[in-house]
Amino acid sequence: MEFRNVKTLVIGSGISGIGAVSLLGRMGADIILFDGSDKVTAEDLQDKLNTELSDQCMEYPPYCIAGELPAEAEEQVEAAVLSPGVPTDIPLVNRLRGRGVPVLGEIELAFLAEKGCMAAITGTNGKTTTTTLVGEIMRAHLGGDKVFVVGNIGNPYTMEVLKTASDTVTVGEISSFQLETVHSFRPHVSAILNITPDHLNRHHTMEAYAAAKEAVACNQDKSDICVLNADNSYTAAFADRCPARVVLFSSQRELRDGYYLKADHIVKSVDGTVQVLLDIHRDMKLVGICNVENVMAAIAVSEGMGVPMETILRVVREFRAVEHRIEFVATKAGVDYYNDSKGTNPDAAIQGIRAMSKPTVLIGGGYDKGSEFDEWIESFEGKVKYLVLIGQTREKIADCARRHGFAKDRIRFADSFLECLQLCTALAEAGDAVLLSPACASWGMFPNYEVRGQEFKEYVNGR
Ligand code: UMA
Repeated sequence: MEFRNVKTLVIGSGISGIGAVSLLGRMGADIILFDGSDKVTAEDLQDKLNTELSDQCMEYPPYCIAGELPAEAEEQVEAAVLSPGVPTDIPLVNRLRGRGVPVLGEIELAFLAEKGCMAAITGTNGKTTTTTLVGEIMRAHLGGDKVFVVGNIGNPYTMEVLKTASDTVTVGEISSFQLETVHSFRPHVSAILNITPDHLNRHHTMEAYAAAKEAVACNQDKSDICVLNADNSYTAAFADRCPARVVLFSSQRELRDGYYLKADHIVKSVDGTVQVLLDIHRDMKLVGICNVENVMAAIAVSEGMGVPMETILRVVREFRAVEHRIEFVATKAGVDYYNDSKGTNPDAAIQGIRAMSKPTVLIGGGYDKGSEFDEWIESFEGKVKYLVLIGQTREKIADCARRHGFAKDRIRFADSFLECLQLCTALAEAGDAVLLSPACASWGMFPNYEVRGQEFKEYVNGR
């Protein structure tokens, strides 16, 4: 698609929108940057562009509009680029589509300029860990300057794509939001790690959510590879109709072809012939079955990208958890401390508690997003010794825990994070674990989950 002299509307002025403006500017487009928020002004958007893209000289200076897009401006639009957070069914987008205006997402826009080879990883959980690990493996194989890790991980693809060349590799963490607006996007290797309920306020149904995820493979053919989880009902069903060559992984059953967990080992099976790759306790610094799955997927993706197994396994052995995701912090007085501050919803926190193998003092609670905590509490399976609760949701979680038979005297409340941490230290005995995996956002007590995780680590390391 040609953008030179094309009046292009970029919707959203977050990091994706700024990235899209930058790339479109280099493509010679005539850009309108629009943000629908009533909390920003056109001047704010202009200031942002001046700061973020100060080194870029554009043929047409972008025109900024905030709040409402006037009808005269809308009428001039010939193409539109959506940020991931912009729903694809808002009236403005529907009107543009109705008039035949091409609507594409920031990922699709970047992919139009891709010159190298791409691996794209999606899924409800595990995307960031798997993408980071694949990025590390590709760097070990090709050298750091030949690999770009982009997408939902927080690095807009549009900001990196012009650095790609025929010998580079781009590893993308791609969300369902981003996949709703792809058309020609075609990674050489794709992966769908799992599909469980999430973002239903945006996608409305599980079917629509799964369809968005499956779009990662929609332009692939049998010369490409799609890595799928054999244990997840949605991804397993997709294996039968996926247009790419499917490579399966499983933590629950043996596969004739694919990667699976056999007792404590990750093995690769080709036509029933098994090769042992890793001992999950001895050779992995990551913990938990979810991470065994992430590692299997990363091995499959990297092999599909042509990396020798020896290099892959060397990197896996050294790879540590992504910060704030079931991250081992330290052992103090015989107690293992884990930071899973990224466990900001019950589903993610279930993975956190599942990863624990010792009696656990669990820190829960925070901002109320309206989540239900029943499944999370049920996943404790006798492993949680004490539940130490903080924040707005503490009473709601305590009620839920009592309803599920969790002993009343094992629930404690703390008014501050420091009090909570001191309480955990007092309650934990040698041989126990303390896990921060709150199943809630941090807002109200912290600006974000990173600060919450950082404070946890500072406290633990300072003991
Ligand atoms: N906006 C509008 N109109 C709308 C909706 C939003 O103008 O109808 C504006 C907002 O006012 C705001 C801007 O759009 O100014 C925000 O755009 P955005 O929400 O797309 O945010 P970005 O900063 O561009 O970040 C996006 C991803 N955000 C979302 O998907 C919500 C980031 O993923 C991603 O890292 C980044 O692009 C780079 O690719 C975040 C995320 O929460 C981490 N992702 C979800 C997840 O992981 O669960 C999918």
